[in-house]
Amino acid sequence: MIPAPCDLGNSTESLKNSIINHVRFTLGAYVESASQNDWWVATCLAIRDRVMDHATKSRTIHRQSGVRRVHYLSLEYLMGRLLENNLRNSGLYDVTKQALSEMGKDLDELLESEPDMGLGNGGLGRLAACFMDSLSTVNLPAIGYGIHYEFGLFRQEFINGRQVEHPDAWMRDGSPWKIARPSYRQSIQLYGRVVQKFDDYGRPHYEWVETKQLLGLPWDIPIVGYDSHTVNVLRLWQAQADEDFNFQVFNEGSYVEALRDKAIAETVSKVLYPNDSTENGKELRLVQQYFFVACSLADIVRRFKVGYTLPWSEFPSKAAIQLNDTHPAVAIPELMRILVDLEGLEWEEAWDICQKTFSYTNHTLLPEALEMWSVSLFERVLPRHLQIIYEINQRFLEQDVEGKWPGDNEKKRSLSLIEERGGRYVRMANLSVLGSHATNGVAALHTRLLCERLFADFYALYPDRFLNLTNGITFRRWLDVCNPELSALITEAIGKDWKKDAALLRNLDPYADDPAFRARYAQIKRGHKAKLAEVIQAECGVTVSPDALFDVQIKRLHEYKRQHLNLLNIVTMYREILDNPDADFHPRVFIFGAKAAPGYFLAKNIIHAINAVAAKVNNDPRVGDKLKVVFLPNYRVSLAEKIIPAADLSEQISTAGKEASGTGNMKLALNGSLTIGTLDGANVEIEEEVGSENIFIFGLTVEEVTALKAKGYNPWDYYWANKKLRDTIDWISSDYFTGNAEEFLPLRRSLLDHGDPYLCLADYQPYVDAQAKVDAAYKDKDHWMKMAILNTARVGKFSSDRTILEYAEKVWHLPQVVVND
Ligand code: HBZ
Repeated sequence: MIPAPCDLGNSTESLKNSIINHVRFTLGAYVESASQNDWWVATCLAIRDRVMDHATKSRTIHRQSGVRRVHYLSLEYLMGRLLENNLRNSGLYDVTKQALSEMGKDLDELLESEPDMGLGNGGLGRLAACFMDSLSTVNLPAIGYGIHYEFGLFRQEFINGRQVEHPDAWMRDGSPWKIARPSYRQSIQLYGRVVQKFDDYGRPHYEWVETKQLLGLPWDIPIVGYDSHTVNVLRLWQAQADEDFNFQVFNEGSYVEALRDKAIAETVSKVLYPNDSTENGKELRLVQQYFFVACSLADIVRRFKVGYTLPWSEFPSKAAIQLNDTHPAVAIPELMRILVDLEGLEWEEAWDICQKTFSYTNHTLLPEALEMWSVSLFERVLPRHLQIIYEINQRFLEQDVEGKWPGDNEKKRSLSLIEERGGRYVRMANLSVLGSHATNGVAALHTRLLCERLFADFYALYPDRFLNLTNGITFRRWLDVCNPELSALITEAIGKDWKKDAALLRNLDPYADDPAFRARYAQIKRGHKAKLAEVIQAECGVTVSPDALFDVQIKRLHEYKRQHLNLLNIVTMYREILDNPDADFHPRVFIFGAKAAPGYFLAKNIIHAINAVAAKVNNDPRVGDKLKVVFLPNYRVSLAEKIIPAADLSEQISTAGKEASGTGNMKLALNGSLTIGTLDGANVEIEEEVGSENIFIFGLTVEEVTALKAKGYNPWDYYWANKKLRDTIDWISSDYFTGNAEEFLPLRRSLLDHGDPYLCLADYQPYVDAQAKVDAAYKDKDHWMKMAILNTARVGKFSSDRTILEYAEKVWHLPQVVVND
């Protein structure tokens, strides 16, 4: 019997001991004089100690049971803060709070001191984080793979209303959550050239030679599920120079030169690219993609070989690999290279293994977001992979495409993995569909459009490979952690099982008619609004009343998401207040949170315009408390957790057909914020769930957008036909807001001269009308609360546990494996 290494009990005393031990022995500090950061680190480590055994145990059970595991490949994980989530999921929140309080420390203050782990841009990265939580919670054997970026998404500041970016050194002081795994370090190749060789029978094979080497050091972050002993890991690769990287130069005495090369190698995992919807085609980005894919595949293959002596044909029965968008799609030719070049399999067998192993999630229909790599760049960085892609393509076009559409060159052109017009490019989306057995969209409407439009020809060829898996969010972070008061109220009413089975939230439905419940629900909402008002005061210096309607638009800044449509309505309201000071109008606070890609000029112009309007409105004595506009800087997960529980109205106003799903819409509805939205993405399904009487839908549908564009859309028609709209646009582009009439010309031009690509003008009047309905509805506070409660009660479908179980059943064919204590 091996004695327990230390007391890892869950009593207050045990926790106190653990925390103090870490303060003293891990951090070498005196309890009396330890810093706030010391206490935070010691608390994280005490919790980590309690989950590590389960991580080891989960790994062992998964290996011993020989089940299939899913490997989630994502270039982004937007994890946010980990301590509170881990405390709530593991059931240690109360006891830790008590232990700290007995030592004179306030848990809430410690929680606030944790930097966000912001290794993602937006919805795609946050989805990956929610999925990791659900995978552990529902006991699925899984590993997340990604990059250990030294700098996450930039920190945003406003200077004179304009966005300024700063580096985000989230782990300058290290992170107590990550554990280095040097024994699983990998070495990968890049650049070089390919030589053809022949074996004794005269058969050709290919060798990739004269390459540069790069090392990948894995860091593991344990993922604690809710009320489950499964602890999966998120494995993030850090790039390092090979030991003898440029040994030659070193030996020649050019020590500094050698170190410069080392620094260049390490830039590979330095920084997350901040673009969320356009591809920049940069070499470093391709190197990042290949680096993390090659390390991850090598790790998966290592595990396959250690665990079993199975034939390669069994590989897919042990490993499912999910591609989170096309960013890791180079995994397809990489697995082919491993199987054909290194393991000596025949092409057909290797290809069959690939298709059985991979599946692909598409997150966008926007043409500018579809990844394409110039053939010449690809060839320089990954010469062997380009050859493999050519071979895949040739067989595909000659067999499948020719078989279905004999002699049809137009079909070949549209399906080819290589774009030939306007330069030669590798189409990563086509590669992803072809190399996978399943391709999914992230909401019903999005999937329908994938099948009808983006991948119509692929869908005609392989209809069974396409399916919809509507996104979800983890209700632990997005209710239990960010709104513990509401979580407790729900549990008091219907029991706690909803945390594991979100469909049970429907049992709240009858409470919407219970006056006492409504009153408590309203009180909780008001409490969050009062807290958010303090944040707004501190961050923006603007005083807002918690009795106003909090109208929230929080998401990346993009024209298709139409923050500028929101702005048009705000400016219209502002004019109306000035023109008609006695109008009965419920006070409103418009709250924005959004980062713009640093190179996205128009998005930055929109941020500036919102800030400029805010500055005028907030300081106009004629407006008083009726209207406030605030743009909270540096929108991130931890800020979202403060805004979402406080929101009354959720702006989901993208042009129909452009937002694949949206997940903020789900978080806000769950927290009792009513949606004002278009029939886009998952809004469609939210309406189905909550009922059309509990949501404000407006605007053109996908079909209407298509018809209008086909007819020839001219924004000037709307401009001339609608005086209110004309006055609004003219006012924004006057010198009224900044003293300089040129300032927002780019915005004006986009709306008028450049054809208003996202149809703001067409949707303007329906949006303004819907906002008037919102105003009228909010005046009946009691009925509003009823609608809010029904939103909470009816969005159980959007739990990421449901999404993940669907992936497990329909795509990965994974069993649930319970890990006992
Ligand atoms: O993925 C988003 C979609 O816009 C949103 O509708 C959906 O709900 C969400 C989850 O499925 N897409 C992104 O967030 N995309 C990116 O962040 C991105 C990042 C790097 C890129 C391209 C896109 O190179």
